[in-house]
Amino acid sequence: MNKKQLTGLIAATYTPLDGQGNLDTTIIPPMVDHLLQSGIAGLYVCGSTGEGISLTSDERKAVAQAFVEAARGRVPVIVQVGHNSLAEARQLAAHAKQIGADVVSATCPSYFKITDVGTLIDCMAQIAGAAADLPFYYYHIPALTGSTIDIVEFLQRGSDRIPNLAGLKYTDTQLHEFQECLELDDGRFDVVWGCDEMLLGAVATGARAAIGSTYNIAAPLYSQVIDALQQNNLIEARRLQSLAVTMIRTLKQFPFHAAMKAVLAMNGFKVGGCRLPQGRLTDTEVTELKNELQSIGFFEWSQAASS
Ligand code: MN9
Repeated sequence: MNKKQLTGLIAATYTPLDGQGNLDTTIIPPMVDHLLQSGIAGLYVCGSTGEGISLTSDERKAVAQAFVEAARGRVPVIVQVGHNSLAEARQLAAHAKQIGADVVSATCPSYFKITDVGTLIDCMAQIAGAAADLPFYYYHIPALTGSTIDIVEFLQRGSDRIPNLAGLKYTDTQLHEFQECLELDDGRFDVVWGCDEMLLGAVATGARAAIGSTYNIAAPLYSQVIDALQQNNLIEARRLQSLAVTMIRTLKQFPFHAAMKAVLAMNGFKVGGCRLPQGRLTDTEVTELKNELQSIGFFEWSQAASS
């Protein structure tokens, strides 16, 4: 198994849909080139952002393949394969391996809630075992899965049953718990931060990599947050992170991922709306969003933050 750690800003990619809501993989290659030019160091495919859960398994395979091909080995591609059916999740994991993905990640089944660590380990062992020679990252996102297990205990006990357990996509906001996960057993696990609004706090706490949706539209800004912190310029790092917080607040006045897709379209990448239940913004809402983003200076500082 490749033990290399993930580093830098990893885009949780959007899944392009056409006007009828069908998959349209044709714009994935230019989108990936653009992301890489903006400083993105990895791609996380078919997660919450990519609406993996709203796609059929065939669509998920097609999306994963399109991103692996578009990346051409330049950055790691992580494929999210979580499903309420573990059998489907296993097939998606095996497919990810077969097409040359670098990493497999999965959320837990969530219709029936998981309330104990042992059951979570049982579920993840099945999925990870279907791509046993790829690193596996459990996608911890309790706000969406509703599974409130002790994630530190999961890591402590998980490796025995999941030999390829490399770490977590940690999408929660408990920095102290994130720190415990990072420091467990002398830093044996790769724990990747998943809340863009708190990137500064996470990097200060030790994050080496972060996966998020807003890195699709503002990677240069976030790179400057990290640079400022590394140069011990905390005031500047805070100022830049605060712009990201404002941006996300603006986007969250609308259905968030539909609004993000509208911003991608403003930037020239027509990724369509979201599948139901998320839906799409009306034309009026798109205009409103664009005006608000303009008024906060988003189109300037998202690409190159001003001083
Ligand atoms: O996976 C994303 N989480 C969800 C990461 O989509 C639920 C984040 O990147 C958030 O979209 C971001 C904005 O709240 O932090």
